Amino acid sequence: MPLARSLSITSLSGLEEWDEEFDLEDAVLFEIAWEVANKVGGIYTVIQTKARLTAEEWGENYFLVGPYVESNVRTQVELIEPTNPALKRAIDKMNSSGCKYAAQCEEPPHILAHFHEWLAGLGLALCRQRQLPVATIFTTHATLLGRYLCAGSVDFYNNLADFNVDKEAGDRQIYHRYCLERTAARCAHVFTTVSQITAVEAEHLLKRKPDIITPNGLNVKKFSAMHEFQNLHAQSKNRIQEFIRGHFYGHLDFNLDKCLFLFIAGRYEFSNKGADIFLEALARLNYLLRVNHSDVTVVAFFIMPARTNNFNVETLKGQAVRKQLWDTAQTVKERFGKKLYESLLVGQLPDVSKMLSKDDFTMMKRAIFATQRQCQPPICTHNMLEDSNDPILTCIRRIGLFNSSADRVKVIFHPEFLSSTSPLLPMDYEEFVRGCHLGVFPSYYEPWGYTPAECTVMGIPSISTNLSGFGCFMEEHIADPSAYGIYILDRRYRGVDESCNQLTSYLFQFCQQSRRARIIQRNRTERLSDLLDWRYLGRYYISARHMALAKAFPDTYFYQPHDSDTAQGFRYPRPASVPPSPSLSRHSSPRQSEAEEDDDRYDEDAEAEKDRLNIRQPLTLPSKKGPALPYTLSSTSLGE
Ligand code: G6P
Ligand code: 1S3
Repeated sequence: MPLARSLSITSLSGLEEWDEEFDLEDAVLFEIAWEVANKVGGIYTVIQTKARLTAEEWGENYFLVGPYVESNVRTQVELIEPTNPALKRAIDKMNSSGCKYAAQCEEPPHILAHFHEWLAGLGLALCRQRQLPVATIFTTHATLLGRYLCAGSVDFYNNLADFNVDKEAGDRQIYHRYCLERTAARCAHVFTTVSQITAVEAEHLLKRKPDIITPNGLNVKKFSAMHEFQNLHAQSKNRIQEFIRGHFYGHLDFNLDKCLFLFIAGRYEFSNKGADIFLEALARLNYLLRVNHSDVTVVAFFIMPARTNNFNVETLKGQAVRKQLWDTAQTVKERFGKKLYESLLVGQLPDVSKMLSKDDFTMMKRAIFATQRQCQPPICTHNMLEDSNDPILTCIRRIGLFNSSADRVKVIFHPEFLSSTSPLLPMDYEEFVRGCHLGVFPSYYEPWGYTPAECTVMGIPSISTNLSGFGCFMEEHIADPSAYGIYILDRRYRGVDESCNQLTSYLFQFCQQSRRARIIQRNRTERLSDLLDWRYLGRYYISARHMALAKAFPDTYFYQPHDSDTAQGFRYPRPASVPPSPSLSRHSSPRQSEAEEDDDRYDEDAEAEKDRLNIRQPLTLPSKKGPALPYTLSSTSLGE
């Protein structure tokens, strides 16, 4: 007999505790999505990172259902026999006669099926149409029509209430998919989405207000040593610097120690993900850095997969040239060391003029000769299949950021996701993010936005927008987000040009920070991690599941709606320690020399402790059972 399960979500850095008892005896949870063990985009991350917490609550009665992709099964799935007899029978039956419904066992468990996105929505609609005894949840991570409308030239957010949705879907030839999405949203016992902004969108475009908002979390890695993540930043940055040495060979006329690495990454939706205004802002930043004679160089990476046919020769050559220089230096160093050693062995100081032989000089000259280059360092690392009409390359041609010596802003477009086995930049995404200084995600359409969230838990500052779920969530929960390295661009109430100016000003301010200010800011950013941990955010998924069970099986389950009076929730206060902005910190402390400003040896622990204490105090809410559900919008109809 399975035991009743309960889940206790404990306090994280002062965030309120949550303790819920819900009898899940004899219930089984299926979570169905196209991205189960099949990485396409952010939904894969949701499911993969959430699995651990869900398995803690549901144990062996938790099943993920996704497409069977042989290569993924081989690398990501461990094949096992189900222990639950009812499920075993169902699976055997399905295996022998195709995917037909087979739960004709004597004591069927209560089934809860959670469908993600329109692709899985058909299963939900069929469950309801065939009146199967299944509690259903539908989570949408975006709306199809919203994504399409935003990618066009529509003023989306000001016209949300006025779209003729059927016509718009038809005009864009997505009518069937849109119908599936709308049906799933309508039929589900519980409908959820990932942010408040997408909830409003769903209400207008799918005609149902979500019951609960289920923000996306992450598994936060905790290090025993507090500054371990700072060390990781330094290590990963060194590896990016190595890549830069190769990429810019022959043009390394800038100081790598004063070089800042910015990046944008994600699905290649040029304007929805804000690559358009990022490029425009980089052009303006380039101008500002040049006229202000700044010694800072910015390298902006665009990591967005596009159609290519492999790395280009010039880019590969860059890394080969760098490697050759390194090998040459090692060979000469070894020979030099040997001679030095032999001289010391016989008790003599070496004759420095004889330490390098003619061969050594020839080898070094050859290596230097190989670094001569007639062309500029490439913008794109790959051969693009649609080079002439690629939106990023077309924009770069227009704004003229060609990696010339005079440019203080350099651009590298890597149209493929990163991999630790790449011959060019052998780093996985996490390592790369850790080595960068700032993630820039100025999206126009972004229901949640995992990229800035991932930056945050790694202690890397980021720019997002008030049109992204993440940006709005952070704005709601942090009194002074930019002090924590969370810059939120206003794309809601400003025109494109104004937003672009604001972005330029954020970037320019960031470039003016000293190393010390950057270190302080990274510490603060990392301190927000708990807010994005599934151990905290998982509660909304749990509530959605309990609500669905209670709606579908009212005789067995009872769901007590949680007190939504606490809708304002908590707010991280402004950090107690010195603000990171250079202008402000200079006013509050005696003027330091540049060398002192760049010195990272200061009492970080004391500063961190001061902020931590400041965060703890006001966050603890009056004790209560049950989650503060700032995200419960309404108890809408069951959708039957
Ligand atoms: C980390 C390391 C420091 C290093 C610094 C570089 O904090 O612990 O040793 O100096 O990163 O910071 P930056 O922002 O210049 O990459
Ligand atoms: C969607 O993926 P996208 O990049 O197409 O789902 C993600 C996971 O919920 C979300 O973070 C993102 O904003 C959506 O847009």
